[in-house]
Amino acid sequence: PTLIEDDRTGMSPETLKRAFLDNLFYLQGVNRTNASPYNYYVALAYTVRDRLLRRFLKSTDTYKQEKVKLVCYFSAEFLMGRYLGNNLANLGIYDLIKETIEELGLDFEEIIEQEPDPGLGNGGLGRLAACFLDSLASLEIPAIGYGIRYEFGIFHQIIQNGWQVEIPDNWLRFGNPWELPRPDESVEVKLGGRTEIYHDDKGQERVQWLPERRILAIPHDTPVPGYKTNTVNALRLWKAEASESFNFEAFNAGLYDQSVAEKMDAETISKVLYPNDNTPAGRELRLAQQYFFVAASLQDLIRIHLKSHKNLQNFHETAAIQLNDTHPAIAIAELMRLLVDENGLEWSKAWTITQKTFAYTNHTLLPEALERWSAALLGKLLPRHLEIIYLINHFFLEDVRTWFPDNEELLGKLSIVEEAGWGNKQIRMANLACVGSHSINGVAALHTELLQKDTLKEFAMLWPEKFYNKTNGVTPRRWILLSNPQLSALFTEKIGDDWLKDLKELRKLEQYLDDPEFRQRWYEIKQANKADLAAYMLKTRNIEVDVNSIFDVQVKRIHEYKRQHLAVLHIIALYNRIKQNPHVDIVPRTFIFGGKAAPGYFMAKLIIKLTNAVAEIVNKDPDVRGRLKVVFLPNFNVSLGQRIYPSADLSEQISTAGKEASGTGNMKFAMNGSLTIGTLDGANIEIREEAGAENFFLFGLTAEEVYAKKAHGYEPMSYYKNNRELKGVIDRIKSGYFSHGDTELFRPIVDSLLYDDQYMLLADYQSYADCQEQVSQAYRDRDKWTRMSILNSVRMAKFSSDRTIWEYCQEIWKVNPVKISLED
Ligand code: 26Q
Repeated sequence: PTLIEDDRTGMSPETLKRAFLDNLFYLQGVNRTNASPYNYYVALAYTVRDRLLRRFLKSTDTYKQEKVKLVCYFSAEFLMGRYLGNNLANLGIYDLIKETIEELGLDFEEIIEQEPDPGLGNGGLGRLAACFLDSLASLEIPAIGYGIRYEFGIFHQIIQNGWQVEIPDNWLRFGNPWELPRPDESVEVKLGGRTEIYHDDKGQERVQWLPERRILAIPHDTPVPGYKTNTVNALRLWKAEASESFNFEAFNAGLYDQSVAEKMDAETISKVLYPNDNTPAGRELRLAQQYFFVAASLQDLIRIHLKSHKNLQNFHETAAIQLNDTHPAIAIAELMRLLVDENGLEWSKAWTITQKTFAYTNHTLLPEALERWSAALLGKLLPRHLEIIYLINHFFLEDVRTWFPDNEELLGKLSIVEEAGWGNKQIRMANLACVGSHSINGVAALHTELLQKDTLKEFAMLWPEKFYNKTNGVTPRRWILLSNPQLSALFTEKIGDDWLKDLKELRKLEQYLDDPEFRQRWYEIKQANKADLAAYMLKTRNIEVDVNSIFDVQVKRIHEYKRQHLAVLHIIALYNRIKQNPHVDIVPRTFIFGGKAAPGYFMAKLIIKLTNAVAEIVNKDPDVRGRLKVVFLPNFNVSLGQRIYPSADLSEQISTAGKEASGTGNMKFAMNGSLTIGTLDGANIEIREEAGAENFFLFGLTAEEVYAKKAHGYEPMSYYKNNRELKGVIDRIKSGYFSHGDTELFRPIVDSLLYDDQYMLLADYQSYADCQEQVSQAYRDRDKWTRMSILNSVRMAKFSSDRTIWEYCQEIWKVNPVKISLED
């Protein structure tokens, strides 16, 4: 009998083509004669989605039936990147589909590029959440990501006259084939109003919340497939809409305009992502967003729990909730409210369940980035939660007082409530997160150590057993397999494809270190990737670059602590050397920058302008003879990252020691064979340990030296006065040379360096410049460089997010893999 394949699941080229053309015709009303590349993308996306759904539903069903413990990753940001390529790779059908599409005479690359990059995050923290979801599914861990379905993601950045300009990112304009709206699972979220004491049927005194308004939260699920497993987890993002009832009341009262206004008001909650990274904005709407997704997600989890349990006494056995920084920390007060006010549990019982449910990850050491909300604002939006926070704090401090009597100073530091004077109370969200969780973790060894010694030292003293280190990682599927197909093919040719599930396998490639043929291929792959990026730079920026120059790359959010301007100072120093002696022997370099500045962060925007101003002068100066090129690539995002990391020779990881919690871009570069120039900060330390100190370009003060210098009164001016080259660099900026004679434009940068220099660029300058000279000398020896490149790449197993997630599973969440069977 001939086997007839189902168009929605069949995998033969004939069936795939038929399904694809059907999706073109019946879902979009176009055909081969008039379809746009975007139409082809949508047709292919639906073809792939169909092939995910059986596994998706099977996974959900299995979790329900087996009453498994679910890992719930609560995050205000998920920076997922494009789905199409990733889903093809994880389903193991990338090559099959690519060939099938090409047999139809279509351009597969072009189709992939049609997908808008879902930018529902700012940077490291959001991208980490996405890598974690990939690893959870790949390790067959029952998990769900909960967040906000922002209608506008991170802004699109363009550069005009050297300045950043922000354009709204209307990513849902043409629909989203990957999401499944689930309106039947909508829940209501309350906001505002007041609280009231009442007596229940047993005469017990209780509190109820009389909210001012109710918003509907509508879940939209995106399937998250594991790599070559049957597990497909969900990313559940909530959209805010006006709740029917409220809308209707106004409508019936004849207030049509008011009811429409209320609807718009409700929808603003999930309208736009706040584009701040490591700089909090204490805005009411931001708090409303945080509460909105957390309240909806907890209701969802309670509903799931009550389907298979009679009450909430063992809620913590159903859900392990990870708080991605303090952005979702209001969940601690909300779960207490749900348990105590709405389900009648006793406070102490509810508190035990709450602490057993939550775990908190801290992502920052910058004191100004720790979230605080004014009690007045919090109480206005969430009156009952403010009372609950006061109660949590009261019982907590009472408990501490029995252990440490008469230590008011300690109590003041531990308190969730900060008395800022004049009755101006602030709620410290990190303190709430620490008190309400059974686990507190940092994201790299140094970061965790500094949390314990400094940022959270009082909590570390009180509860040393609550602290864990979980060094970050990134998924090798997106960051090697998808981004660098040529390198991946070489790996697989030599050692098979087990490395994709166990990155330690790559170590086996060390045996080829002395094989000249292998090294040649390694070098050729890097050159081919560089040529691709060069073509992109020519096309998008009209800048011609030399693929034999060092591709020296710094891509990340623009922030003073990350010190993009330190790299710019070094570029100007090289330029000055050429101007002094145009025949100086210089190893050619292409400096590539990319990253977004928070729209309200003036200095970060000025650093972008300075970079572009230096690029303009350097790139066109005939004395330079093309030996230096500076390129700022606009709109750095996940998709652009996929092009850039594989093409870099040198990875710039140059934050002031003690400021970058971990970094994850550093890992993506190293896996793709870039060498790192870096400080002893964040995960750089561990990358250097793994790669070997001899394969890492180290410079700069240590975190301890930074503190010591600050304590002894740091004077940046003395570095300026005593270092001729550095003085020449700063004077060049001051003179207006890069600003058409305008000596005011960059004054804020110059003055901040000379008179304050919070991030110690001047103290680290010479060490950085010397280290860059070593980089240049190393690059002259192609063989030596290639060996170092190979060793960096094959020794990065520790930085697979599979390792990170496995540690979270074993030590914090206490969960195990669950196999999904496709048999009925
Ligand atoms: C807070 C309040 C209001 C508005 C915005 C914010 C906000 C938003 C985003 C505060 C912080 C962030 C993002 C922080 C972040 O991305 N941190 C990075 O986390 C990475 C993953 O752990 C680390 O690798 C980076 O070192 C760290 O900077």
